[in-house]
Amino acid sequence: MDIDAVRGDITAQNVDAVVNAANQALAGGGGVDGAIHRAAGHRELQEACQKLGGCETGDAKATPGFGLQARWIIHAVGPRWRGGDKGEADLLASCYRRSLEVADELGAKSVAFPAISTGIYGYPSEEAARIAVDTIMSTPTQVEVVKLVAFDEATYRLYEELLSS
Ligand code: AR6
Repeated sequence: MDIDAVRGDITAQNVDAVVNAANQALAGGGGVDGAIHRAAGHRELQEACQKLGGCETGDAKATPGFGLQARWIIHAVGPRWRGGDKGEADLLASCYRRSLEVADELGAKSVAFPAISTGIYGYPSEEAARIAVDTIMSTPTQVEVVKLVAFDEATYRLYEELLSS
């Protein structure tokens, strides 16, 4: 599997599936969730999400990509950072693992991930990046290309460092 760090907007990625940093209600929101809903088409995506009946933290569920180039959106719910001793690391790892499992069920060969939980949910970027890379590398999957999409330069550098070491 190829894992690449990319700096940019996840909604512009030409991949089979983009992962969304969603909330348990799958109700849309700010950050990358807001950007994905706008780019996919808010009304259609909202309707598709409502049919899924929510999603537990650490889990992931798919909808079509609608207006995105990507064929699917995999909605993963990351943990809110609450100091680090509330199981956050396991829950964040579970998001990456479950997203790859869902990608395999869909037959997606290329998947783009945002830095789940590191925005509104407050997860420290460095620890989150390490969990992202470690979990993707250690999860058995048919996915051939993973893009780790960093919205900011600091996150991009973290990914580059982890991927080159
Ligand atoms: N493309 C790629 N990355 C982005 C984009 C984008 N267009 N926009 C933001 N990021 P966040 P969370 C980065 O807050 O912390 C929502 O309201 C951002 O810089 O989107 O998991 C949901 O509905 C950060 O590094 O997600 C939930 O309620 C990363 O994406 C809640 O926020 C994640 O930031 C989830 O919070």
